Amino acid sequence: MRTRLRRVAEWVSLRHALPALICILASCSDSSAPPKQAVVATPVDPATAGTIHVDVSYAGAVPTPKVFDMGIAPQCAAQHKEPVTDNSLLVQDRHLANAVVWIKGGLEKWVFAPPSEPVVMDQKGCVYHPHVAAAMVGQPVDFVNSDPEAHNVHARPQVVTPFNFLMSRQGSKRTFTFDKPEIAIPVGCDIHPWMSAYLAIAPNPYVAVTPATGTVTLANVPPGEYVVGVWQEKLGTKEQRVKLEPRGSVNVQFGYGGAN
Ligand SMILES: [Cu+2]
Repeated sequence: MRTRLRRVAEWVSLRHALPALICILASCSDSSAPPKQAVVATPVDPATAGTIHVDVSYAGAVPTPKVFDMGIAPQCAAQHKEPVTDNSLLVQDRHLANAVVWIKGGLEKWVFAPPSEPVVMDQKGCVYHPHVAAAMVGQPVDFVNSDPEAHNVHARPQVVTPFNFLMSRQGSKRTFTFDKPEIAIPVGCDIHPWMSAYLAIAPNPYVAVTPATGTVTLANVPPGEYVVGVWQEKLGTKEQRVKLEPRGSVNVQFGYGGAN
């Protein structure tokens, strides 16, 4: 009897320790972790800061997107009036959406406080919203389940250790922060195999995901010489060097599929 009670106590103890253990393994932390010391940021002088405008285009043939069969999840299928299609290559009039743009090099000596506003990745209608999300190292990332269906968040990164957790309750939320950059972490759900998303963790706040226009603006950038990167899940990474003068503005064009 005493042995059995001890086993139960050990299980309860392990069950409470598991979330923290998963986070340690994943180079991330959840919202229950003790607050870290405040970051002393290198100030950006707004009088000299400039902007980097980035345009991302695609000139290749775009295959007809695959239609997903959501028959195993009728409660999710009922949330969609139109068929749900593969959005891994979204192009409109050559403008490429869902590409991550960030300052990849040149800011290594700078220290930036991460934004306190969380980046939200929702699971709704058995689809991730957004398909590609971007945050800074240290910025909260909220995984939310808005569905009456259970989902698991199964990440397969290459820098941080893979992590995987279940979200069975509708309305549940789990907050993570990441202490290393990685562009970009694939995320999927093993219950609904069509569910796919990417989470980009940038080393600085100058990161954005292209909307349908394919253009983003990185604002309040200190003058300097930088490597600007772009990443897209099907097309890979490209980069360009830019020089930003004080109060300057530079335009960067990235082209995939023969564009530019
Ligand atoms: Cu799912």
